[in-house]
Amino acid sequence: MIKNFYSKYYSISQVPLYTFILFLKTTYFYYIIDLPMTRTSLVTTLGLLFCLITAAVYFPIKLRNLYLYLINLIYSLIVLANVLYISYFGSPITNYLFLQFNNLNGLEESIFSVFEMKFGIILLDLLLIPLIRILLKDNLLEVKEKTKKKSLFSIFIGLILTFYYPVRMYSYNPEIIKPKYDANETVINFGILGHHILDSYSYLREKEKLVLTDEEKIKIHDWFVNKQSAIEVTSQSSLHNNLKEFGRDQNLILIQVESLQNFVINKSVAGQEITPNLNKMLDHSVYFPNIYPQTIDGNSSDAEFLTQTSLFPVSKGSVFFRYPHNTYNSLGKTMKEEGYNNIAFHADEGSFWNRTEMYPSIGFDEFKTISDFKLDEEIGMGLSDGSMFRQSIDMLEEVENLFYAFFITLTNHIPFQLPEKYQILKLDKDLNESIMGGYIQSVAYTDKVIGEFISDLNENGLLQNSLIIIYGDHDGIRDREVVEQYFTKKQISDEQWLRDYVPIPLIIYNPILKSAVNDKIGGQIDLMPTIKYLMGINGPEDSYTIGRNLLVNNDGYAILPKGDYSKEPYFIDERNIQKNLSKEQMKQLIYSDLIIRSDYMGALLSQ
Ligand code: GP9
Ligand code: MN
Repeated sequence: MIKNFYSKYYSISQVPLYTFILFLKTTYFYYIIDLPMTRTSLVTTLGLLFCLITAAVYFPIKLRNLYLYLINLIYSLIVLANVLYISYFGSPITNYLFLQFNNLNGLEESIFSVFEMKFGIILLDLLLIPLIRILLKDNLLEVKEKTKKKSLFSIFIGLILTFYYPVRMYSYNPEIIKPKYDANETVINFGILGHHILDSYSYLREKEKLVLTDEEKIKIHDWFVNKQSAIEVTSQSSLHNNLKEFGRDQNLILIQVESLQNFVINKSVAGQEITPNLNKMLDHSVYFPNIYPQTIDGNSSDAEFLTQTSLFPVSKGSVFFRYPHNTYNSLGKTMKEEGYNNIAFHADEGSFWNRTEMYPSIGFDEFKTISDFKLDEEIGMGLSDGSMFRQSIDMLEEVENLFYAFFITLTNHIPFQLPEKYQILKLDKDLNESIMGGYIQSVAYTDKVIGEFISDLNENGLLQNSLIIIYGDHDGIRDREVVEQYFTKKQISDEQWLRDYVPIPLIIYNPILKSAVNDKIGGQIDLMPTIKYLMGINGPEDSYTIGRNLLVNNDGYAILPKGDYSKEPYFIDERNIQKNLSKEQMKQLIYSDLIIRSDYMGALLSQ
């Protein structure tokens, strides 16, 4: 009886049944990724799915189930892949990800760390449906010609539902379909399928090299001329007079620390300092505790791009993968012109973030990757930071002239599972087993090896003659609840989170510097002009850089595009935190994007 009932009703109820299943998955998707499910996204997504599902009636009986199963499978995989990607990177998958397959090497652990069993529900029915079909030996009914004709009308209704809101929203605001700095906005407006359709459209369009109109070129040029004249006014008064040209004729050692956030600096847990070595270095440092990460899709590589070129990264994908062979004005190139030898150190594969291709374009002809080191101590994704620093000393000693060494650390990477023998802090079991405990242990490890590196530099006579600058690349702990539960033990307001927990530290250290704390708000984009000022190489060649020198008397602020530290772009200064950037603020992002995509500097050279 069940079988009869099933074969009679299942065949005719397939369309509503599958629509309902995919509706549940859509709702669950928004619930897990914690984005609002708007009417526009729901209607657009279900309209499209309904059309695809209804089209099943035109398939011969044998293929109908297979077709519906495939629709369900593909949609479920799109949802699951995006849930994982959003949980890890904070934004949906874009086509540019396919350029970045090299990056998956070594990341399995990190990506697996964001998988939760509840995500499995998305695939559950895909196992159950074939099982039920086998058990009940289903016997589907042929769809009548009349039903097929009626279904055409259903498909027509589905299409109206699919296009109703997109067309309406587009007619109010044609910009709405353009690529966003915040790809989550497209997911909110048009659903995950809408995001992929618009993303593919813009991907195909952006594949062709962008050629700017004369008007666009003039607008960009004028913006930078105005910026430059504003700088000339403010740069008259230095905040730290002793620092102007402090690094002249010294080595520059820049250390980008993986996932280092500012809130761990000068903090203790269970009576133990988390970063005793960095804290001690602050006695001889100018310390900026309010510097913001400004990375977008390219995480670590975006941080490198920001500090080396003083431009914002592209709004989608990673500049390192998309435009590795452009001409850039970069810190490395300027240092090279000043006679420095540049070496970059990162103990991961050179293919990760396409660094091997990109580094020569930003002035690093020499790049030491994992294959240049002896693999004597591996932790997490590659060689340990400790070993990288230890082995780098000999390499630095070999350099004949002054050097600019750029270190990118790796060990303090999500999922922060440092083997027990490297754990320094004594934490209670509950904290130690949490991601917060893992993060604290892992930061403490990196702090320790930085401390050892500084002593090694000292012993080898390199310290006195080097300016050392340390900063974090982006956040490590993204989840406010984790910080509240294990660290602050009380709630953190939205404002407090943005002001006190999102920033990364910037530490400018030399043993003869006097300790100073500068509360100015700034971003990674400001590092290049600040470093040039310190090294005594500030000058007119600063053209087409967006950042500002943090060491002179100007108002502090930071524009944050959207990265995994923030779900939406915002502007922050001492008084305001402003979501929705103004037109003037947006220009910085848009012009950076245009400069990169059109290879603006390359075009200038070839004129
Ligand atoms: C990989 C390392 C980590 O080489 O820089 O990159 P991330 O995952 O932080 O972008
Ligand atoms: Mn990173």
